[in-house]
Amino acid sequence: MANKMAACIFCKIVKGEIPCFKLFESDKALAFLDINPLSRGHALVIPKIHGEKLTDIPDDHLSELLPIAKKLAIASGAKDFNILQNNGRIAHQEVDHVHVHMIPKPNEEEGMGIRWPQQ
Ligand code: IU
Repeated sequence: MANKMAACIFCKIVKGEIPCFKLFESDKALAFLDINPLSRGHALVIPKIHGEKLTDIPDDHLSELLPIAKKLAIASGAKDFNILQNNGRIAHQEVDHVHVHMIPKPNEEEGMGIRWPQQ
């Protein structure tokens, strides 16, 4: 576990060793803009403790993630959005540190209405 944490990109982001565009932080969670966004405002919400899959993270850390994703969705101004969470390679997980995606969907009439600067 210690080796995996040392090599984990998202653990390095939590420790401030790799920069991110931070959107929200609490004792147990961090939210930042995805470096390769699927849409403007695509954000990730992660537990600060390391765990590869949802099943590796205690409930009291997991329970913060969805309310934060909800705050980000509201703050993005997007009317429509996806919340996604992938576990394992077959399920398209690329980064082995639990993360929840908040992906705003473009509004054809009004544009995205994103209220924070882009990376
Ligand atoms: P996935 O659910 O594991 O497939 O998503 C990983 C996401 O992490 C993906 O959208 C990447 O663009 C994103 N990401 C990032 O934001 N910063 C990074 O340094 C790395 C990946 I590596």
